[in-house]
Amino acid sequence: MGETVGHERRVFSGVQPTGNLHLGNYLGAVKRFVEMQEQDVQTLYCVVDLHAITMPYDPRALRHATRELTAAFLACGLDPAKSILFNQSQVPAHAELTWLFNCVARIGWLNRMTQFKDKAGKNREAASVGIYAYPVLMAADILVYKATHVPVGEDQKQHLELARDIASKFNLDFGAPDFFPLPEPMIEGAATRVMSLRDGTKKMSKSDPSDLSRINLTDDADAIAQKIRKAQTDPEPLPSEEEGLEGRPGAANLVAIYAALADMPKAAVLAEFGGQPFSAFKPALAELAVAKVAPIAGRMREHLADPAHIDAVLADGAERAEAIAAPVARDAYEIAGLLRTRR
Ligand code: AQP
Repeated sequence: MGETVGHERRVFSGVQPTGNLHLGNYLGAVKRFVEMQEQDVQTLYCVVDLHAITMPYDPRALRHATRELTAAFLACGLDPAKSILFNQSQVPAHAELTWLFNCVARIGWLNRMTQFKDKAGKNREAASVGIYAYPVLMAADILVYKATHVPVGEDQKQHLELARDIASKFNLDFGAPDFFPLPEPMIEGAATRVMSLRDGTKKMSKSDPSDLSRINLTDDADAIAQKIRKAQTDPEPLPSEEEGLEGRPGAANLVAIYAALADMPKAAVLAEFGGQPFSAFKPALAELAVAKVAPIAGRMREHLADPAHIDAVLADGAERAEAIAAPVARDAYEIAGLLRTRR
């Protein structure tokens, strides 16, 4: 992990409580959160419920989804004794800094965000202001902790670049060089972009109408095995070298998933399975995926059976997060010239 000049190393990342947490979220994000937690660096992981309300949603379902995602964090191995785990809406400094950043970010920057274009679809006029300003809130999430490193999937690269632009413009405009660090995206590992099992050219996604397109972290062993059996591939055997995966998105996706689950390089997977047909590779992948993913669902159920414990984890995490975030937001308001007279 590189150093960000003048700033203590600190890791922050978030996941939306929008249900259907899938293998892409796990391999691209949560599994790596757990790895970072074991290193000598402070880690904060956030259930970003303020992001979840930028698209149409059911308020009654949101509270459950927030607890469910926290249960998934715990089930995947995040430990409240090692990481600060909390939900965003309980730490008001995120929203406070967002307003300042709304006045720093430029409309032209937001107009270039591809996720907004994808999510708003053709009827852009009817999209919420929140979904348009989503990346500004994300910048505030990160910078309110002066986080230096952000483990995310590939789809968040553009938003991280925007966070860096906002941090540098704030520092420059207000003559506060180095107040905010320029956060570095950590987009690493074999599966930074897990693709749909039904279409290897599309990202595995929570909102895909086909449940067969994704492995949910709540899937049981049968469902996982069935989805891998039905995964889209091609008639050729697996190649022995990575170049042989070019133009074969379905095959490339399954190899990347295997490599990430087994913590081995893709080249090693191909050295083992090159020349074999999918009828041999898919059962091996299914066995590995069941071994790694199916126990998560069981542990999630155990955590969800004790919502009071989940709430206590989030309450404690929010207090610890607030202790870092509130002074940063206060300093940023002062730097921006806003009069603070209350103690
Ligand atoms: N397919 C993916 N491969 C690798 N990483 C992924 N992430 C999401 N999809 C993949 C990473 O998961 C983290 C949390 O993402 P989020 O909560 O913001 O969810 P999302 O990106 O909205 O998830 P989806 O599935 O993409 O939802 P929809 O369908 O609503 O668009 C992030 O680090 C993200 O990069």
